[in-house]
Order: sequence, then structure tokens, then C-alpha cells
Amino acid sequence: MLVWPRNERALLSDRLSCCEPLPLEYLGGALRGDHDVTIHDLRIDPPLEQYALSHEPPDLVGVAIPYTTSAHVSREVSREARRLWPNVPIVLGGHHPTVSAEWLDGFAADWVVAGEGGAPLSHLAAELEAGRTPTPVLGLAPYDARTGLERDRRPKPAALNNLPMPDRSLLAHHRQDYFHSIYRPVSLIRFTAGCPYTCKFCSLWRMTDRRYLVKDIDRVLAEIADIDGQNLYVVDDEAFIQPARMLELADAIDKAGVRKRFHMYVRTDTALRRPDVIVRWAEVGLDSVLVGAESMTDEELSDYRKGTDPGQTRRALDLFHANGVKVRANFIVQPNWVDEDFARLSRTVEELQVDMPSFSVLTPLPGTDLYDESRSELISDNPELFDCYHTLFPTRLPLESFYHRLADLLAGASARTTPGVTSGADPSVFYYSDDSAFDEMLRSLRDGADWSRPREPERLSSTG
Ligand code: B12
Ligand code: SF4
Repeated sequence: MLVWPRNERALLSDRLSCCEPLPLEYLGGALRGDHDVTIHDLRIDPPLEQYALSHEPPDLVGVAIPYTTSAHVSREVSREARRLWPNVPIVLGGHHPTVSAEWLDGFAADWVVAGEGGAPLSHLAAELEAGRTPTPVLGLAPYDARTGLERDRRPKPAALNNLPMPDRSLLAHHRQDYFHSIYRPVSLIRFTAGCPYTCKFCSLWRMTDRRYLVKDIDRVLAEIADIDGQNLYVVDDEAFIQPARMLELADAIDKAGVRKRFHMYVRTDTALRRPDVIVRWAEVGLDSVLVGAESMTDEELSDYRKGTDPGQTRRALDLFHANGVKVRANFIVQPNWVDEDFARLSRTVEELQVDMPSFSVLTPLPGTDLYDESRSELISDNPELFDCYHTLFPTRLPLESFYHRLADLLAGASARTTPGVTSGADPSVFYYSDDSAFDEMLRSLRDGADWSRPREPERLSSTG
């Protein structure tokens, strides 16, 4: 049984975005044929206690820790699984344990997986089934000795083509429940992994040592064909790095008669370098892009090692809009901002006509250069704060004022009447389409100062 946690305190709540747990479908694909797999999505499925009343205990429980911010909720899930099924082995895995050994204390667990989980999990399941004590392999360590998972030993997704297809049948019964922003229902799909750029706040390039890994066109088409729905959220770190391949893929999609709506991540400079690729993708279904605009000042962009400039952001937005492609642009809010900085960003969003603006507080996510250089300056050890809506750095404004300005920024952006190409017929603005959930998010944001006082002081694991 593979369990995806539910985080009731998440600001980006399940009512604002709830996507299929693609990582678990990949694991299901790796185990397919050899083991019976159940994915239990606690955002939709009943609590484990209720499930246990009418089901036999599983032989192995896998608990996902998808984000640093889910460390606490995943820890509770592991403890609940141990309480219900005391003799069943438990394995942890996900993005958080892949990039960090911190905040992993106190789980009820026997094994930890870091990196691509298919191979280590298959090994673990086979050994347990054969009644042997599993030996640690690359990416798999006993929970009590998780120091074995240092960064250089974590398996990288070396060859995406060799990964088994995700087993989407495992969540067929929830297909209509998953949505993201204006895409409802939505399916997640991955064409590539990794990124050759080196943004200071990003962990993704470090996970593949800056290598860019691609799936063959045929494999991508096979994965698309496996999906019934119309809306595809492509979770590549940067989908358009190889323009010739992307043109080939667009042609193949066209030739195969595939008619889908794609939401994809792209850098502004990548798009501008080959506008023809964007034009072609708009023809075959590119509906919206997510661009990391981050800032409209050269100074901040250079601090982030983003490698783009504000002029590129403007020109790229024009390119997308000219081709009817909606833009979700993310901007970084700096903890040291004062009122004028927030006002400046509000004006920028208005002026650029960003269809779906989003804002992240500069967050030192584990596994980033920013984290490594600022670890000792952080104002809290609470993993919940690593959600890009809270500050871990000291603010120049009083904390309360900082969070109020941030909430005002979101509220103002969502209240705009003429956002980019979505104006008129389709006024939905990113994930703010559920008004009451959005209001709740704003209320929690205004309470942000409370969050920054650690609720559960805890020592960091010495293995970090
Ligand atoms: C899609 C996505 C989302 C989607 C939804 C994801 C979902 N399914 O619910 C949305 C938009 C909702 C989202 C939200 C957030 N996200 Co997000 N998201 C992603 C993204 C782009 C892709 C995730 C994915 O599907 N990857 C593909 C799969 C196949 O890869 P994988 O996770 O590596 O899985 C493998 C291994 O980890 C392992 N594994 C995974 N789980 C398990 C479990 C077990 C038991 C085992 C053994 C192994 C195992 O095996 C898997 C298969 O090989 C990633 C970036 C990335 N490249 O991963 C960011 C990412 C995960 N998100 C991130 C963040 C910060 C967030 C937010 C906290 C912030 C925000 N404001 O957006 C929120 C949290 C929301 C919440 N409610 O808690 C960060 C996490 C960093 C961190 N240290 O926490 C990432 C890495 C992006 C980044 N900027 O660095 N996200
Ligand atoms: S933020 Fe985007 S462009 Fe920068 S390193 Fe990460 S994936 Fe690459």
C-alpha cells in the first residue's frame, strides 16, 4: 500500500489544487506484475483507521513525504500505520527524503528510499516476499541508518526511457477528482527531468547534476495515449530545453491526432530563442505556460542566478499572448521587502497582464545552494514553513505587516479585471477559482506571523 498524505494546514489546500500522485503511479508501474498495489490518497480516501476495518493488513506500507512541508503529516501517517498494523514494514520516500535527511526523526519506519523509487522499492518488496532480510541497495537504507543516503549516493533518474510506465489504472476511480487551477480534471505527465540552469533557490538541477534527461518521442506518445482526459499538466522542470526535439514531438502529436490541452513549464529565454517552437506548440494544444519571472529587477535576478532579464520576461509574455497561450508567472517576494516593493510588484503584474500571477516568498528549500549558505540564519526550524508562503528569513517589516502585505498582493492580483488572454470569456485566475478556499488561504496568510513561531520546537536530525 502506497499512501499519499493529506495536509490540512497547507495554504495551497486540496480545494485549490489536488493533483494525482504521479510519483506513486510510477512506483505502482515498477511493482506491476509482481505485487498487488493499492494507492491510498488521504486527500480523497478515508482515514487509514476506517480502511483497516474492512481490509486485510497490507504486506508493506510506503509513506510519501512529497514536500518538506509535509514532514509532520507524513510522520503522523507512518505512526498511524504502525498502530494499525504493528508487524507490517514501513518504507518512506519522496522528494523530501531525496534532498534532505533533516526532519526525519520520530517516524515509524523501517526503510527510507531516496531518489527514483521504482528499483529500490521493487528490491525491498521482492526481498520481503522471499522472507529475506533486505540488503540496502543504491537509494535504499534502513531507517535507523539513513546516513547511507548522502547526496552522491542517491540514484539519479539516469535513463527515463528505462523507467516502467506509470500505472494509471491504480487511480482510475479518482480520475475525476484531480484538478489544478483551471484544469479539471487533470492528468500529470513527465516528458523530461532535470535542468541545465543553476538557480540558487532551486533543487531540481542538483538532483540530476544539471543533466537534462529526455524520454523518446514514442515513449511520450505511449504515455499520452494512456490518458483519457483532455488536460495534461506536464511536470518537467523545463520542458523546452531541446527545441528540435520539441518540434519533432509537436509534429508527432499532430500526426497521431492527439487533441489535448497542455500546461507546461518554460523559461522566458528558452521561449524567445525559438519562438517558432512556441508557435507550433500553440497549434498542437499548448494552453498555458508556467514561467519563473521571479523579479523585474536585474539585481534580484542576478542574485538568484536566474540568467534572464526583465526585458526577456516582457517579450516572452508578448510572444505567448500573441499565440493565445495563457501565462502563469511566478514572482519571488523577498523577506526584506518594504511597502514600496510590494506596491511595485502589484503594478508589474497589472502592467504585464499576467493571466495567472503567483507569488512565492524566497524560501531556502533543502537541497538548494540558498539553503546551504543560509541554514544558520533561518528564524525557525518548523518544516511547515517551507511552503513558499512563509518566511524563514528575518523580515524588515514587522512580521504581521509582512504577511498582510503578502495577502494584499494575492487579493489584489486575483481581483484584476483584465488579465492577459483570459479576459472576457474565461476570467478564471489560476487556482483562485474557488472563492471560499481562496479567502481561507488569505486568512491563513494574514496569520502567517503565528506560523513563524515554531509550534513544535524540535532538534534537527544529526544526520542532516
Ligand atoms: C506537480 C507538482 C506540484 C503539484 C501537485 C503535486 C501532486 N501530485 O499532488 C502542486 C501544484 C499542487 C504542487 C504544490 C506544491 N509544491 Co510542488 N511540485 C510539483 C512538481 C513540478 C512535480 C512533482 C512530480 O509529479 N514529479 C514527478 C515524480 C515522478 O517524481 P518524484 O517526486 O521525484 O518521485 C519519485 C521519487 O521521489 C520516489 N518517491 C516519491 N514518493 C515516494 C513514496 C515512497 C513510499 C517511495 C518508496 C518512493 C517515493 O519515487 C518516485 C518515482 O520514481 C515538483 C518538481 C519535481 N520535478 O518533482 C514540485 C515540487 C515537489 N513542489 C514543491 C513545492 C515547494 C510545492 C509547495 C510546497 C509550494 C507551492 N507553493 O507550490 C506546494 C505544496 C502543496 C501542498 N498541498 O502541500 C517543491 C518541493 C521542495 C521541498 N523540499 O519541499 C518541488 C520539488 C519543486 C521545487 N520548486 O523545488 N506541486
Ligand atoms: S528554477 Fe527552473 S530554470 Fe532555474 S534551475 Fe530550477 S528548473 Fe532550472
